[in-house]
Amino acid sequence: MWDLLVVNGHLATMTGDRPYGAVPDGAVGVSDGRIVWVGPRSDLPADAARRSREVVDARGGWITPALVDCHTHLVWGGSRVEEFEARLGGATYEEIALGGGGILSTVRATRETSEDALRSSALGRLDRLLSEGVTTVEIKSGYGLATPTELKMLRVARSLADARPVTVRTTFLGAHALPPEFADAPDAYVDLVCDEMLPAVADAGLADAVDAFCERIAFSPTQVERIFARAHELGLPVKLHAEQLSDSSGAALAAAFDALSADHLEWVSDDGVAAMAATGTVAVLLPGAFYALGETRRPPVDAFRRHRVPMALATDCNPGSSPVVSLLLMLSMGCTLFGLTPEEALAGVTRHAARALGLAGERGTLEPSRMADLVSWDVEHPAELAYMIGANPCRTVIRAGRVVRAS
Ligand code: DI6
Ligand code: FE
Repeated sequence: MWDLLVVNGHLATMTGDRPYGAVPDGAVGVSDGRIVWVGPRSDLPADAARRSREVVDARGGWITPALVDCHTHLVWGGSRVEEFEARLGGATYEEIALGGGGILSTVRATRETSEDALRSSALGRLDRLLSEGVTTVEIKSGYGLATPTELKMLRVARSLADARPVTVRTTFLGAHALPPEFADAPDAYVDLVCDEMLPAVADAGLADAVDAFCERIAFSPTQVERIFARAHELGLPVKLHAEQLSDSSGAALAAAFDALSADHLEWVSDDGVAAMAATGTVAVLLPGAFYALGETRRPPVDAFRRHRVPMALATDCNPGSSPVVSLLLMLSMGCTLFGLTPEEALAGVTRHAARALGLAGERGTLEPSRMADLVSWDVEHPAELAYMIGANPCRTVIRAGRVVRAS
């Protein structure tokens, strides 16, 4: 009847009206890599277990959709540990960036690093994420800042999915920082992004979306607008690093281009939030960067709630502002630092994270017809996923209907 049946666990379906979409003592049936049946175990067809090829016993724990990390810069060369020390000594992230360090120091290292070496360091970080029940990861370029090196990063990112049981969504972030060759000609660099890089990336089919860093130390709204217009011409959806360090009206700009998400948003205005609400743009909150940079201004969670803007949480895994390889830790920080509820935090790494990648209706909930990506956890309540710090209660990971991790 079914390829796989999961029983003996409580379901957090993350859909419907009940908290967590909970189904106590539930069951999930899987066929051809998709969920085909979800409900209370007592409603299962009588011979379901006998007629399923494989039965997974969740041992009384909770079963959730597999986690989605919807914002990472997972592929990079070199290290920025000396900047960490400089920041501890009082230097700010912006000062370091303006002095030619920051993102540009990773650009120098990434340009010089071979694809094999980039792949192997990224795999190490990816394995940390996967060990906590992640099965979908977004990975951005943006440390090449020239056509060949941006393509190199995207190829490496895509190749990770050949090496591990993970779905990789790639995002082209050519407008991450101004490369040194264009230090005196920012608009000429934007020309290059629009006229050469974007068409090359689209041609190679290497990106699922286009992102930019809209900030006073990066690109202006006018420059971002040109890049977004070109992305749309090429049929690519957009997202934006917006309002991380200052209010540049990036969220409203993102919404005007029907962006999948606007990310960071510590400084977003009420108008920006309203604009996002009108287009259904997801707010991707990144507490790792907030924490690591010692920021004090929190994203306006209450305004997002009021306007019904879906909130996602992600690691922002990168060597500078967020050297984070644990998405579960982001649940904890999302609650403790930003004031999310544990249920909002879990929705932020499942349902809403999927939506931030254009995968709503495909992943992020336990419902018939969704991809069978799910995790069983050794917890007595789903809020424990946000409550415990540094514990990894991940038991079984099922991806596309197959058990890829079991403990
Ligand atoms: N904002 C971030 O948090 C990352 N990129 C961005 O635009 C930081 C990237 C880095 O510092 O290397
Ligand atoms: Fe980022």
